[in-house]
Amino acid sequence: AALLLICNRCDFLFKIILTGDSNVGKTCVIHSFTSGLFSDSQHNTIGVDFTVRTIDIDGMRVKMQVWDTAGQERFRTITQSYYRSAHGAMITYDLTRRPSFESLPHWIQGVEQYGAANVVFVLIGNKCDLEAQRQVLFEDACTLAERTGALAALETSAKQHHNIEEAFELMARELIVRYGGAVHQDSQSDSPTVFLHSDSHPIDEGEHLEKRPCDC
Ligand SMILES: Nc1nc2c(ncn2[C@@H]2O[C@H](COP(=O)(O)OP(=O)(O)O)[C@@H](O)[C@H]2O)c(=O)[nH]1
Ligand SMILES: [Mg+2]
Repeated sequence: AALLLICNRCDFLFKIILTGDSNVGKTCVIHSFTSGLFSDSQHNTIGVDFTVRTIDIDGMRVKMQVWDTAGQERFRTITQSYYRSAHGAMITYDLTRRPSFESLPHWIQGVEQYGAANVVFVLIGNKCDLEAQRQVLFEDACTLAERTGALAALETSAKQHHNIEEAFELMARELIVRYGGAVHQDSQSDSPTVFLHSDSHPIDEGEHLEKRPCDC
């Protein structure tokens, strides 16, 4: 059964995790989303579990609890507990570093192995401000997204705050559809840097949810 946190001050509360090789910009992506800021010098976030931002989706208050690794990905030793009860995963690579893209199957496997059965995941190609250094075509990310059942492939820049809001909003909308019933699908997906998996659809109505209160 999926875990659904219940909060009486928000309509939804979702746990989102970021994974991917080190230095792809996970911490910066989270920081860009939660504070709108980019800093070249905030690297390791030892001791920080998660940050929270509440966004408005069609008048609903959606609390996004975004979890960052504490650098364990350097040794590929992300613990099982990091994945536990995550609703969504943003699996991130650096589009200027091909090997970080080639690591994606490893990180997808982690989500599939340790996450809940129905975790929604998106592929994030970060650092799209560095176009001249690109080593990964967006088409390749789309192909991988399609093959692996990712909700979407997106290219972001934490530095320029490009597509960051969109990435989290896309995730939030899909989770609302899955956990909360009828919310119309995002129609902004014709943006060239957002590829929405064509057969993404709400999970079965009969899904059993374990409900827990939110601690906010
Ligand atoms: N040009 C550029 N650099 C970025 C971007 N995001 C992160 N970086 C840089 O990439 C490095 C790694 O970022 P960090 O968030 O610590 O990566 P993490 O190990 O995946 O958490 C840092 O030097 C950041 O300043 C981006 O969108 N564009
Ligand atoms: Mg980090």
